Amino acid sequence: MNREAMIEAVRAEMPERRWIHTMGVMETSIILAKRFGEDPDRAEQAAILHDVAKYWKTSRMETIIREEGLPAELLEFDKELWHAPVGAFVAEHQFAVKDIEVLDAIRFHTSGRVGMTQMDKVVCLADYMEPGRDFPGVHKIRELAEHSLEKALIAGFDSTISYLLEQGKRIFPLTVAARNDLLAVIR
Ligand code: DGI
Ligand code: FE
Ligand code: FE
Ligand code: FE
Repeated sequence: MNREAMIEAVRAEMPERRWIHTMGVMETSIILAKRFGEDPDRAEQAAILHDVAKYWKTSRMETIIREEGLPAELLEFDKELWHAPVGAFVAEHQFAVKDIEVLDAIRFHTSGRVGMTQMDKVVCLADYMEPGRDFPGVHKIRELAEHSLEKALIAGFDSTISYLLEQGKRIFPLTVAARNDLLAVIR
């Protein structure tokens, strides 16, 4: 599928405000890819698709997770996490994306993972700091991103983890492992 067709198909899956967010992630992924030596075109493709399943009904995501062998452990944690691996599945099977780095960047854009690739980091960080984002600490994340992909991403995970603690929610272990792994990388 070409870029324009992909954009139109993804746009049709979401409300206008989420499409505006997606365009912000596209633009920011390109900037970060250029800054940190990743392929901007492939980073943009991951960005276009990263939230494609965000507005799927819970039951539809649950069916994919159960029937397509995605990690069943996800079902025990916040439903907000599900759209990332389901999005990677949709990218592969409905959008015929074959690039494993693009698929993994979509799959891990919410949680991160241990051993994040440069592509994973670019897309996950772009999701945190695109121009439409406004949450406590986002300015600091943008500042850190001028020089360090890893330091900025750690600050992003810190903000998510703090938010989950405040809300009394469970924390997906992969998010904690991703943050610990990044701390090991920068020391
Ligand atoms: O899809 P977006 O809103 O653009 O951003 P995202 O894919 O990073 O999703 C963030 C949401 O996921 C946010 O509301 C927090 C929620 N969430 C719930 N449990 C966890 C979690 N995020 C992470 N990283 N880890 C969790 O355990
Ligand atoms: Fe997302
Ligand atoms: Fe995110
Ligand atoms: Fe997003």
